[in-house]
Amino acid sequence: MTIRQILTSTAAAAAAVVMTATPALAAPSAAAALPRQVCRGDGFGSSWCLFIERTSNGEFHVHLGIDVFMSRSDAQAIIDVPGDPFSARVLGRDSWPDSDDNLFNVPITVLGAADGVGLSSDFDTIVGGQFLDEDNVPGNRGDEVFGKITFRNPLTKTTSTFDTPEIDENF
Ligand SMILES: [Ca+2]
Ligand SMILES: [Ca+2]
Repeated sequence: MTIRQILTSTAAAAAAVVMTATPALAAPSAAAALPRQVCRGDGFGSSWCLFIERTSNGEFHVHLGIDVFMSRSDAQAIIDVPGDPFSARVLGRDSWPDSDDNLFNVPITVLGAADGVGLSSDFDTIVGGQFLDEDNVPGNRGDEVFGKITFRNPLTKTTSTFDTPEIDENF
């Protein structure tokens, strides 16, 4: 087995400390709707997901995961190039104005290669609800958040982005 896992729990913990300001205030209905996972695939073996759950102290664990289908040897070759091939962030979907809100980055926690799967990565952080509260005006308090994973392939010098479906909540 040559699966390499890069654990950056200290980075995630540091981010959690920085991003925690006040306890999240959420409606009971919001609590009942989590945890929730939404996934998308390309139909050719690649898939990516966004998962959000409430933590015991009222914050939110935000997880993203992706499998990019390729041979195990190609995946290992990408892992062997210095630097992370993936980055991930969470955005708030907005129809007006046009641009989506960039809410926060989600640090990479796992990177691995496997037969029949390809190149896989996980991303994790813990944030207070205010970081997910992208809409909070009368008549529009519901939040539409999604994940965007960017894959920079150092072998082909190409960049791909993968948007997850939305999780709709009132954070
Ligand atoms: Ca929105
Ligand atoms: Ca809101």
